[in-house]
Amino acid sequence: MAHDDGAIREAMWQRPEARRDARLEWWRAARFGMFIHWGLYAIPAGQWKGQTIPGIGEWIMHRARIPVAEYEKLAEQFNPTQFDPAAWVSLAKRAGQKYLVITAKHHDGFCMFDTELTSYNIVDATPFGRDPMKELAAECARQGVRLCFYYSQTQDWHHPNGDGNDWDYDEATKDFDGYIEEYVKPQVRELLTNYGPIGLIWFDTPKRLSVAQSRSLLDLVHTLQPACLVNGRLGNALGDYAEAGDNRIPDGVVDVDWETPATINDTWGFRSDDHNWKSVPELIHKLVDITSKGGNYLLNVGPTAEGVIPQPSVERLVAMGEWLQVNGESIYGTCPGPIQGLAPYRSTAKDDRVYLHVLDWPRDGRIAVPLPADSISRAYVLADPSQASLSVQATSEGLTVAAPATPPDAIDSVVVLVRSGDA
Ligand code: H79
Repeated sequence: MAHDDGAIREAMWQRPEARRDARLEWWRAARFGMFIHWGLYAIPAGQWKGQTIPGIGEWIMHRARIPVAEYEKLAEQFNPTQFDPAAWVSLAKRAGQKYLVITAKHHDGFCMFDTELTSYNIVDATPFGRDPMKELAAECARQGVRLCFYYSQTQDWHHPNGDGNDWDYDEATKDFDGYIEEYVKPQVRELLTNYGPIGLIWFDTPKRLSVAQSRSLLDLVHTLQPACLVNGRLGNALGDYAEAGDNRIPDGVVDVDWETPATINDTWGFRSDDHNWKSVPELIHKLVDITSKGGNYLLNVGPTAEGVIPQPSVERLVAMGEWLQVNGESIYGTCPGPIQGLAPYRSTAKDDRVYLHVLDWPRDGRIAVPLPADSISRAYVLADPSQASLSVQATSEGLTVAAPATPPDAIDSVVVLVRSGDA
């Protein structure tokens, strides 16, 4: 895929806000991305020495206070022979996800990419010996999905000067500044130099990162790749867009660019015992809810140590893609619609259209909306191939659309309201 930097180059000469706007253009339209948490933690998958270690799977080293010398040995076993980058990227495409964010380095410090900075990486320390980021970069370019990297910039439980490991190292005597300057920055440089155009860098848990450190990481990213976005967890209120808390969805419209990172079950990194999969209706409703409030949904999968995305995740993503195939017009490139905070509706809007998402279809098919009747010239069901006009009547509270009694879609039926030219 050609990532056209033309608009960015143009905007470079304009005010910083315009530069940010140009960078964010694709991301604002995208609305739905695939998060992938994949690393050594997929091997223990929630169990250590016969014990179940509770919590999110990628935190096992921290939660069980596993010494570096022991955890490191997992690398000798890491051989994901079933890793199929073409299948991962085509799943994202099929799901309707426009960008893919994968853990290049999580808090455990293991590098899932080829790096000169440490031999604790997938190419040098595992029998696998391949760089999955290189292979994903090629597939993303071929299939037209934006490749993005998660990179844990502050926590690193393996590096003696990284943040977070107080069971092997003394937190008080760490040279954290040295870790940022001599390790994090060169690695960010590698990620933005060796894998082609990167959509965004997804930083996490800034913790002790200073304003100056956040600022210099931001500048580094934008110098290396002016089109590359940086998420809000860079810290110190810097970055190109805001990140909601993990699995948190705001109550209403948020008037900044924002994203919700979310799990599809209860863990990010694979756990063999987590079967608490969210249902397809719940996932579609979350996508619609987030989009209606102006946000992006970054939905996670946790592949196994063999390199397989769990089948329940695959099934759910495929079903979301099927819904989007029909209803995507009401999601991609939209902004929050005029109807907010009114159950059972959500609304999005684009050009002269309001997309009314009806999450619970009324028994009589009569859909009451608090919009002036003369502001709408026509209504139809998005899933109806004929786009037959529905009758719209004025009421004292607004307007009523007379739709069929049976819901066009069991999960979320979208009624398109076309705005009158003069309203
Ligand atoms: O990458 C995913 C998480 O690993 C990461 N953010 C998402 C995208 C993250 N880093 N920190 N946190 C989330 C906050 C984590 C807090 C907890 Fe825990 C981890 C609660 C339970 C496990 C720390 C360890 C507190 C209790 C045990």
